[in-house]
Amino acid sequence: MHTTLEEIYKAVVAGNREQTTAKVGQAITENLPPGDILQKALIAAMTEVGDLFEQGEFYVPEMLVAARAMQSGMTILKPLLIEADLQPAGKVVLGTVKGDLHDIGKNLVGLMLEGAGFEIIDLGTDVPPEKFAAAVRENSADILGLSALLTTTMTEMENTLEALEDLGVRSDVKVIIGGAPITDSYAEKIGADGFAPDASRAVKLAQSLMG
Ligand code: B1M
Repeated sequence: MHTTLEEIYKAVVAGNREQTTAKVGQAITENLPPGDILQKALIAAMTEVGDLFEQGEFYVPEMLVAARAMQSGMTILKPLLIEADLQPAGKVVLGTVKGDLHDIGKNLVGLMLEGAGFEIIDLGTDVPPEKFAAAVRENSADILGLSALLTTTMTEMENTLEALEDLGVRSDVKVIIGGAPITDSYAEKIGADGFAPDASRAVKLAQSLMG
């Protein structure tokens, strides 16, 4: 791998924001293709971070600082990616369900998906079913990601699936769900397309659903 790309990769895994920003800037002045900076350095590093998390070598704080370092690199790279007309891996509408204000896990899922090249439309917390459905339609989303941390709010996931049906967009979008009280069998029961127990596996699930 080109030395500067390798340096970006290492800076992201280490969660070093300043170094990531500086090295992405350097890669741009060295005329490295924006697609390579994205795929071979930033996304590859976040894939490594996800693997380290799954192996129990990284915990949530390490994953968060790495994701933030990656985002700082993305800020500089974004205008060049738009110029190069690189297509995102997919479009994801994301949010925490109605009545639920927990957003740390949801934000982490969003950062990791962004790290994997997805475009994220984050609706925030306490999002009513109809708002999710409208955003899916407006943005022609490929994936809808729902997060819930409370046993009292997880039922809003089922209501959101109903809202998608009501708006006639259920078959246009894959629905993935997660959060502490959520299980595979709950996802199956309500007819979601998949469940992920953590941010790293949410990325793998989204990638597999995009085919
Ligand atoms: Co609340 N809270 N909280 N809380 N809170 C829990 C969830 C609770 C388990 C604590 C407890 O009692 N042990 C409990 C829920 C009990 C239950 O329903 N079974 C609880 C409660 C009761 C409450 C209140 C009702 C307390 C009260 O006011 N009486 C209240 C509710 C407010 C509301 O939402 N309406 C409340 C409030 C809060 C704070 C505001 C203080 C704060 C939230 C701050 C914020 O998010 N900005 C808070 C916090 C911090 C927690 C705990 C301590 C930590 C949650 C967290 O951020 N975890 C939590 C206890 C716990 O979980 N240990 C608790 C770290 C985060 C990285 O993990 O969110 O699980 P997590 O996300 C993971 C995975 O779940 C998964 O990937 C993430 C990253 O790996 N994932 C997805 C999440 N979303 C996904 C979506 C996907 C895929 C994977 O696809 C789209």
